[in-house]
Amino acid sequence: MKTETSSETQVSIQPDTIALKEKARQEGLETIWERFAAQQPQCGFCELGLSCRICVMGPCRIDPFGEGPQRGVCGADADIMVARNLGRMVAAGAASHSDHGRDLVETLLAVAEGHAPGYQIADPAKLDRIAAEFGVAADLPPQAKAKELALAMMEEYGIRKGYLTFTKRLPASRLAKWQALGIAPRGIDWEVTEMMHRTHMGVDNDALNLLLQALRTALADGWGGSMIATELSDVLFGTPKPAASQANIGVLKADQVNIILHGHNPLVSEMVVRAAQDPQLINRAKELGAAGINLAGLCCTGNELLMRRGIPMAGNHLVQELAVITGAVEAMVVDYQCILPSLGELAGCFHTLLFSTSAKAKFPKAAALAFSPETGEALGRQIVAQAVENFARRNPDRVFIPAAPVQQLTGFSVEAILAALGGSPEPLLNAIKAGQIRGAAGVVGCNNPKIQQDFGHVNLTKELIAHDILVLDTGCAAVAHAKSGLKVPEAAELAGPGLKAVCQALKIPPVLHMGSCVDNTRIVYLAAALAQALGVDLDQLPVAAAAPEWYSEKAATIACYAVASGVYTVLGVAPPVLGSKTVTDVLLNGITAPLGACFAVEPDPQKAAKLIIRHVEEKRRGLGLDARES
Ligand code: BF8
Repeated sequence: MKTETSSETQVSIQPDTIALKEKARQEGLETIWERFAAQQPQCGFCELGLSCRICVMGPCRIDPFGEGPQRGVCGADADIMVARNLGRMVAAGAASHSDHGRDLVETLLAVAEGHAPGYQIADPAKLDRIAAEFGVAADLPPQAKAKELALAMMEEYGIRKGYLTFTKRLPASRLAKWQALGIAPRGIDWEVTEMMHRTHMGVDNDALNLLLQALRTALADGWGGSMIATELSDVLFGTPKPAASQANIGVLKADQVNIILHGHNPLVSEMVVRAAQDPQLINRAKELGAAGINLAGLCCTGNELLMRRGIPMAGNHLVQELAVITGAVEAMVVDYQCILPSLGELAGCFHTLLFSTSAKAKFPKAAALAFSPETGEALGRQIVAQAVENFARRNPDRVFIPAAPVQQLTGFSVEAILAALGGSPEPLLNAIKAGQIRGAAGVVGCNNPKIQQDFGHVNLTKELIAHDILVLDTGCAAVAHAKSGLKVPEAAELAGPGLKAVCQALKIPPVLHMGSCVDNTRIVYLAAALAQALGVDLDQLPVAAAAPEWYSEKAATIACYAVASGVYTVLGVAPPVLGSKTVTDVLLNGITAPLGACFAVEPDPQKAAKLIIRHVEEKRRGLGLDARES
């Protein structure tokens, strides 16, 4: 295998990553950073969005310096090419989250019809609330209600009259803005399909029109597919409540059978959690010399389990290969999204078993097990049983777990936040009005090997909380913050005096974990609830969002639905749009008047913090609240 590594400290700010990266180097194992280095220099045309391989008259590219070709073979200019590419990116992100949501809808239906052994309605009160939103009769028994809700949600994916049901959670003024622009989301699959249709050669060749459909597609995710995924996961597995847990690679246990749960959908991993509590399997682990069975999460499946079960988090996106390299993992279970195709080969260098669990997502050298609601429970047991037997194959001499875990507090669903506030958003609004909390920012998104791991998240967040801005986090950003010790109540010491006092009174951290990436819908839902309580639209709130280290199409979609929902969003990595001045101008400025929000791009976390602080203070001024000079 190829190994070419520069300074290990440049890859991450986290000691566990640095130590394991060094182990990889010593053992000659390739990781994402070597592959990233091998790709340099990356294509400048693609980086600017100025390459097109949509049809086979191409591939085409446009010269950004104006000397070479200015049109593709079909005649598309830079604006069309960039807008088409961005539209497809957003469609892929929306499709990913929404297909994840569909798997939960299908499971809910199977539970209702009685053929999903092991699954249940874990939160009947939430089922009641969501069913009421969808117009399901209140007096139905739970099974029948679940069935009606599942069928109603299936319709959200298709062609329906009116707009997606969850858009009713918004202030009327927001929906009116979308209607005026023609971007109020209709069916989820409808918007994704229309985006793909309009980006086929010879269909929509107006950059602005393409961008509007990209926003509508993103909204179909944020107020459709992703929101369904969040809400049904709560119905099926429980709505998160605050709980203590731990983070970093130190959550693996040298004396236990370690099973890592990686991906995004909790459907299989919840069954693994259940099987890991089976006394028979625990006894078998002990017979083989292990002290027990230890579960740990990675990426967003990890976030789902952390939020609901307090299962500790081994790491974020860039840790997935390093987790295998600890030599302490008996099994890694993956579902879909953000799973490196390299894992199978790497697992083969150790005793680690790699299980894929979705027929939609197979991986090289992984044992392919296909989940269905009918088989999920049995699958969970099979995985744990094989992992336990695999403990006998572990080579203790290769085990290296180079960190002690860091404590964290998790589980801040909207319901949990409101409960902590005594049942209403009033206390939070009062703290904002009084200026103790200046505003709130969602710091979310991925790791990207283009950026020193967690540097963007942690430095931005530290700066924001120091300026009394409450941070809400999800996804890999949440893991970054946890590893850096920002998610314990004691981290309030790093906050400004106002936020510190609020956190100390409520015994909460200044950075609240709201879940996985589909759970960014919890953040926009909370923002909608605050806006409703204040009688304003979302863009008037002193709130913002940031994705300092994003890499994925899903993150692009989230950013688009955040902005279209009225939330100013700062990206740490430029999206591939800079080849079109028109598209860049629309995203940075042009959408501000009709939507009240826009994008900014700022890789430096200190400068990104300044942008957000200035935005928050401006919005405070707009609401007639005290505002600091910034
Ligand atoms: O959905 S933050 S790297 S794991 S895409 Fe992926 Fe990005 Fe992590 Fe979760 Ni979200």
